[in-house]
Amino acid sequence: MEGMAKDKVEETKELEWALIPPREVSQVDGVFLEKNMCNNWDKIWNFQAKPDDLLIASYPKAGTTWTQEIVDLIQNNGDIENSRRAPIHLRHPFLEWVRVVNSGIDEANAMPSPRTLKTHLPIQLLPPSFWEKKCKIIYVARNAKDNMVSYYYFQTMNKGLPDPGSWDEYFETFMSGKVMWGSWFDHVKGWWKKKDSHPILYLFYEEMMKDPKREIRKVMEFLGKNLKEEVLDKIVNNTSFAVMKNNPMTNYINDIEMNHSLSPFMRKGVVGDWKNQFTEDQNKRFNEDYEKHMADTSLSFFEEL
Ligand code: PPS
Repeated sequence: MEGMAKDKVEETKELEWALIPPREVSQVDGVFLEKNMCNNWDKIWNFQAKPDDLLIASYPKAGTTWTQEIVDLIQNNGDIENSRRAPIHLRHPFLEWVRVVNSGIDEANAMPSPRTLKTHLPIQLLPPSFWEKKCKIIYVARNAKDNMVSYYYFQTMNKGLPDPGSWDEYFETFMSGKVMWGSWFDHVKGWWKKKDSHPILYLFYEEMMKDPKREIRKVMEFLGKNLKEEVLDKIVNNTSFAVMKNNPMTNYINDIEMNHSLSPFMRKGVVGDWKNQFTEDQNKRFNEDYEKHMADTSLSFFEEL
């Protein structure tokens, strides 16, 4: 596309996006996943993790990419150039991702150690070798309301996911857990419980917003690194929403399945955006359901800062 005018490039991208057929959905143990993933389930489930693998796990739209970039910069001692060596999805294979030509498992198997991998799988679907090899895991969680809003907009722009329908329809779908990677409630609670018996650093998007340096330091310590204050400051700056939004290696701008003109991948990056989306009724219903779902856990979230 070299030499093509910018608006022509955009037009071509739009056309290509329109031609991608929507991905089919199926289930593994009652959890909705792409049919591609379900058809490859044996290969995913039997993935062989190595003891020095690091896994970044999350419910979709909880702050995965942000955490990935922080981890990568810490591993590279704050070397910005090095972290811009490749788009984030190539630096960290997405375990359960499957396409015709390649898959997250193939990418992971081809990668030299030490590897950093990404997953959105709920706890019960994580390949058992991660537990057997006692791999370090960083889990990031985000309050359900903002997570839902972010997921809704992501489903409007990403052909890899089902069309979310209207906001009102999506609200019901999300509450019933009939979304890809399953129920938010089961996901965050399952991983929270597991951290008592496995090396899991459980992060919160809201805490990362409130005090990014403190949270980045936690990650650094979990990874067994010791970086100088000025390096930490550099990492804070380079993982801000504004910098990552303009960084082609973190903003998925060249991902063919994502139509950023419908909603950008780096959309708003705030806490409390749900207030612009939820109706009063939805908020009331949500709060009632939330109480019931979260009655059996010590896990709690901030919905605003
Ligand atoms: S994915 O597709 O599941 O990997 O998406 P994920 O990266 O988990 O989540 C995307 C949301 O995270 C926001 N984001 C950030 N917020 C604050 N600071 C930084 N640096 C940052 N990077 C990504 C991104 O904007 C999405 O949230 P919304 O609310 O949609 O803006």
